[in-house]
Amino acid sequence: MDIDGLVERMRQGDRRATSRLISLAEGDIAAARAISTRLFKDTGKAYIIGVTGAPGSGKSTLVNQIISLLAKRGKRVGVVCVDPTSPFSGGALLGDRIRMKEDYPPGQVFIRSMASRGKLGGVARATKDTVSILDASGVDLVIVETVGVGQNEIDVYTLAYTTLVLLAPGMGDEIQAFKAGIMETSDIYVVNKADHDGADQLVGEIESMLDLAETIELEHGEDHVVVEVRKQAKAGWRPPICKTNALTGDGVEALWAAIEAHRSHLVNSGEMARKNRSKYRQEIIDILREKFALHVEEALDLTKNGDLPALLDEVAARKQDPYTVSDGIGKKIADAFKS
Ligand SMILES: Nc1nc2c(ncn2[C@@H]2O[C@H](COP(=O)(O)OP(=O)(O)OP(=O)(O)O)[C@@H](O)[C@H]2O)c(=O)[nH]1
Ligand SMILES: [Mg+2]
Repeated sequence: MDIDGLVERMRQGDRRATSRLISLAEGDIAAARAISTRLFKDTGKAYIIGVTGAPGSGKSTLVNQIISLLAKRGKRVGVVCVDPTSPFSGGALLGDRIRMKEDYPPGQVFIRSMASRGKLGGVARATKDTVSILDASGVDLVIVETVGVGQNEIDVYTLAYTTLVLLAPGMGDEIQAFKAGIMETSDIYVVNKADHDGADQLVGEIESMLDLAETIELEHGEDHVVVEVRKQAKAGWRPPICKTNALTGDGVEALWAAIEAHRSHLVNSGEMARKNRSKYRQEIIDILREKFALHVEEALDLTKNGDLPALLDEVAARKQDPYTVSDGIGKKIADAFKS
């Protein structure tokens, strides 16, 4: 089936066509490019929400609750579950925890886990393409679940309009560990497992962390670059803290109200436009990274270009120096990049 045919079928609501397009884009940047150029005009309609936080904090369970809330309101929802790093459980397994709990009408909920392991980079790029395909398929919202935040391979913050950071009581020094990454990236804090002891204490800790961040901003003023970035990103928005019990759904309606409030803030403050620009900037960088990485691999691939061993001999014999050899390989990469 050609891409045009699949796109046509997806537009008519064929879920298998959507799945197939995602698999094609995931597997191969050339297919991703072909799909993306056809679909780009149809994107930009879905609201994208990132859900991130430590393993086991309850992300998938909460996402399930959000799905059922939205489905009740007649929204169409796409979910992408990414697990780029876990060497033990694997993305597909984790993704399985997001399930369709109820029978939603056909086409209302679409859940996809990223088969990310064992690939040469490209997870970030593939995730963005998957989100775009779902967006083009006509969903109202796309939720992206991923472990960790900030220093991650998948920086969901650059992808989502609203990023939720989940914390759960009793997870030790989690706040400390997260601190570096989350201040800039979290739009809403979710203290999940509110049924556990220590939930209110955790809320208190996050509040003081936010107070501290504001104090630092005052002290450093405009000079501090990091603070400057944070100020721009957060202008007029102090991340609220929502308590949820993802098992029962308690607090999920209030969380949804907070997400809508953040969305209004983004639109009214002009932040939305800025976010979009930085999103596309990051997307272009990801594409370039993957393209360059592939070309470097190809140029170095001994089975394809058998000249490296010979070049190494020449270097060993002092006929060529490593810089000159690198220049030659670099030229090849540049030529391949043009095509
Ligand atoms: N008591 C309680 N348990 C919860 C709550 N939310 C989730 N859990 C449980 O916590 C465990 C982990 O939940 P998941 O939703 O799989 O967590 P996750 O963050 O998606 O985990 P990973 O995808 O592995 O990072 C499961 O056993 C859930 O049933 C909650 O609000 N209260
Ligand atoms: Mg999960």
